[in-house]
Amino acid sequence: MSFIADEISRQPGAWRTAAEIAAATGADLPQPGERVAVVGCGTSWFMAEAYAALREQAGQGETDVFAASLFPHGRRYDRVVAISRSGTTTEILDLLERQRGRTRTTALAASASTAVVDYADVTIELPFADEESIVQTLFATTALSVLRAGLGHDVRALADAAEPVLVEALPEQWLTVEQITFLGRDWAHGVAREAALKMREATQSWTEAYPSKEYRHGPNAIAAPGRLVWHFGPDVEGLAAEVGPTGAAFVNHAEDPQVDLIRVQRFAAALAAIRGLDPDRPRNLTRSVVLSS
Ligand code: F1P
Repeated sequence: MSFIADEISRQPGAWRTAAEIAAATGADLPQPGERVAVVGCGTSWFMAEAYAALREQAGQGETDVFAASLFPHGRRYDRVVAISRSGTTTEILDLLERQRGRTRTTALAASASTAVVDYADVTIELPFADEESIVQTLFATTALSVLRAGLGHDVRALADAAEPVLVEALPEQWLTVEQITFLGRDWAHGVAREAALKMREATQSWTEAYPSKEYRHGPNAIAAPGRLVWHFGPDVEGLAAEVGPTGAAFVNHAEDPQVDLIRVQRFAAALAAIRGLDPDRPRNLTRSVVLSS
């Protein structure tokens, strides 16, 4: 069994633990009314995007999201939340260093002994969600679960909903797919971007991701037989009827987008195996991007 397959399957248990951690560390999470920026790189950036949209939608305060390398240091925030599995990503450490003494900072990281602990005011450590695979699955959704639990979401119910998704059969037609476009509204756009990255990292696939309503503004030009359009969350835009005649398959599940993401993770692991790729050690990727200057 690959590491990624094991890590994908451990998500429900880790999400339940995440709910306990959120309850125990409540004050270290963003408080209602705070002006917050959430940052990350790669997968962690997309989890940051999902959380930022959910927090603002919940009326808990303005919540911006930035790739760590694009953080606008001239702006004032009450708190910066940095997500980083490794806790060693250069852009994250540089950002926290520059914010030291100016802004309260909370990091979420997988290891208790990692550099970010010395850079953030508080680090919420999630060692039970650390991973061997370079491609993130378990840590990403567990960090998001901690943050969602902090917003009052029922993360245990999400874990229950995830269990059957871990064992359902993947449709055969997915395994010969040529291209996939992932779509989502609001916070599900962050999940769509993560899904697209997952397929690129693990399977070297051509994938794209857009907000649902952007789909008609050009991305629909590539819809064709043998391709997929995957919509996270309810298809309130009625896109299924528009995709149908193009010959592309439209995929849409009823579950919460975080739960539906597990299907994409399993799809990525299965497609990697078919293509003779190692999803634990993908071409060109490293566990953490550590820059020398
Ligand atoms: C973030 C990240 C991963 C990516 C690659 C390099 O790392 O960009 O999302 O898949 O492995 O690192 P981190 O800051 O969350 O450790």
